[in-house]
Amino acid sequence: MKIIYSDKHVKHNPPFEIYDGVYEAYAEKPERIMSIFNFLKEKRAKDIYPPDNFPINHILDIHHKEYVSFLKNRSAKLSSKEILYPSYFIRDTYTPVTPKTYEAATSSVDVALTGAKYVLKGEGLVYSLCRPPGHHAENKTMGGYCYFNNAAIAANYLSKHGKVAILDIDFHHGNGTQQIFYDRNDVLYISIHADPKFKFPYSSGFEDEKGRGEGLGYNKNYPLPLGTTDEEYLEILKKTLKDIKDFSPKFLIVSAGFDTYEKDPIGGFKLTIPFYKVIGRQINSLELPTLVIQEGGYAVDALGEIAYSFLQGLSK
Ligand code: SP5
Ligand code: ZN
Repeated sequence: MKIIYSDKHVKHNPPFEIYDGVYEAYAEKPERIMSIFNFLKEKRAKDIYPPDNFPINHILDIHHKEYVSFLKNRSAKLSSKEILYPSYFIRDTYTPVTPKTYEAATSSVDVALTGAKYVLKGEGLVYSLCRPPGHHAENKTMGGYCYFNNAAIAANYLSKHGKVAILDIDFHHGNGTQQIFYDRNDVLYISIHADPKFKFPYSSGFEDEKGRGEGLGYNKNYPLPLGTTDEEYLEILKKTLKDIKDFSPKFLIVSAGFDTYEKDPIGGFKLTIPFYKVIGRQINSLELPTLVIQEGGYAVDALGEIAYSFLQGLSK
């Protein structure tokens, strides 16, 4: 198993997000990934690798040209302390542009693509420590702390070599990944998340969103109530594994958010730390080459332990 990490993410560090008109400390902060990295460095230092630099065309295969240029040029024009909350290409007020946002977002994509590269080379399990996260980023829209859709870009890259299933276990629905693959039948998107009636992204993640055209039947949403426990979650997880088996993909990508943890400050499920090992073990039972992409998770102090628990299940 390999872990991919770059420290370029630290430069993307917006001071606040805006929630219902109120300015709050930015939850998607560098300390999140530092917590995971520091924990894994103690346990698995020899497995940690830096990313390669991939050409921009991998991003352009998924994101609109104008959107990519906007992010690049607008990031570059900002003075050192400036923060931009744009009026277009944006879904919400959680996704500001700062001077180093473009650099961090492209580096996060490199971390994902490097993971995919190792999977292609025959590595059974790779964990890409992506930050900023990606699953809320659509073809030409950023949102929910996400700028480029790391998992989608990696999935598209792997899809040139065989069918890909994406299992999204972040607390929030991955509206971006869903939108990007909605018309495709070579990439299956399955998500377990909080009922969007009550939680972000509110506008998508419902059961009746099943794909379109050739993609019909290749998008599956499992919205769950707030307060979902380990046992309840496990039951649904098993259903998604059945969906994945029926699809018989060549590769699996896990969009792994740890905001399902019981003490997550913005989540609302009740999953416990040892249960992430159970999730890992269940996913491992698929016996597929697996790329884990880091998405959300905001209980900074627990993230290292959660990630390690998950990896222990995945690697046995
Ligand atoms: C990748 C990911 O997990 N993105 C999540 C984006 C969700 N943003 C909504 C956060 C709202 C938190 N503020 C509510 C606190 C009320 N005091
Ligand atoms: Zn999330």
